[in-house]
Amino acid sequence: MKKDSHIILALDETDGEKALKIANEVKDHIDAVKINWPLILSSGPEMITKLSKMTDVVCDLKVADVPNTVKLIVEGAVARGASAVIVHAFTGEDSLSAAVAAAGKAEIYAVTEMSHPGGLTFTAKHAEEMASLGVKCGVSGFIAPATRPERIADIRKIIGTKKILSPGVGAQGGSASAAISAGADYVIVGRTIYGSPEPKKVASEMEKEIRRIV
Ligand code: OMP
Repeated sequence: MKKDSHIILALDETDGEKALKIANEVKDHIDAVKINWPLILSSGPEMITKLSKMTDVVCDLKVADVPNTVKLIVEGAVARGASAVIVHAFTGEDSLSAAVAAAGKAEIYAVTEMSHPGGLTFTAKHAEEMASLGVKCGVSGFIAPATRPERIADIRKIIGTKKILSPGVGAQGGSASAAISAGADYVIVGRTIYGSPEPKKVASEMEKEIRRIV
C-alpha cells in the first residue's frame, strides 16, 4: 500500500455504482479504499475485485473466529484482490497467527481500541495487550482511534515501526492532522468523503491538511 496522501477511503456507500464512481473520482487523493460489510452485502464480494483494479483494497471484515474459519475468510478476501484484511485481535494468538499465515504477501491489520464510545467498554482496557500480541503474531499494523489521539500515541510506543490506520475522522469527531501527529500512518475516512456532495474536493482538502504536517 503506497503512503502518499495518508488517506484511506472507507467506502461504506451501499449503492454499488455510486461507490465505484466516488472511488474513481477521489483515487488521486487516497492511498487505498477500505471495503466493509455494507458495500459487500449490497453489491457482492466481486466489488473487492472491481475496486482492486483501481487502487489497493483493505478488506474490513473485522474477522473474529476460530483459526480455520479465519484462514478461509482471509484466503477468500485475498483471492478476490484484497491487499489487506482487518481482523480482531481479541480472538487470541492462534486466530491472529492463522490470519497472518493465510494472508501470504497481503497484510493483516488488527483492531486494538475501537473509535466509538462503546470502544471504551472492553477494547480500550485491553488495547495494549492486543497490540503486543499483534506484534508477536507478525501483523503488518493496527487500527487505533482518531477520536482519542493520545491512544494512538500509546499504541505507537508498543508497536515500533508497524503501521497504524486510524478511523474516526470527521463524522465521529476526530481530526486527520491530530491523528497523524499522534503517530498514525493513515487516516480512515468514510462519511465525510463519500457522503459529501463534493467528495473529490473534501479528499483534496484533507490531503492538504495532512501534507502541512508530514
Ligand atoms: P466514518 O465514521 O464514516 O468515517 O467511517 C469509519 C470507518 O472505519 C467505518 O468503515 C468503520 O467500520 C471503520 N472503523 C471505525 O469506525 N472504528 C474502528 O474502531 C474501526 C474501524 C475499522 O476497523 O476500520
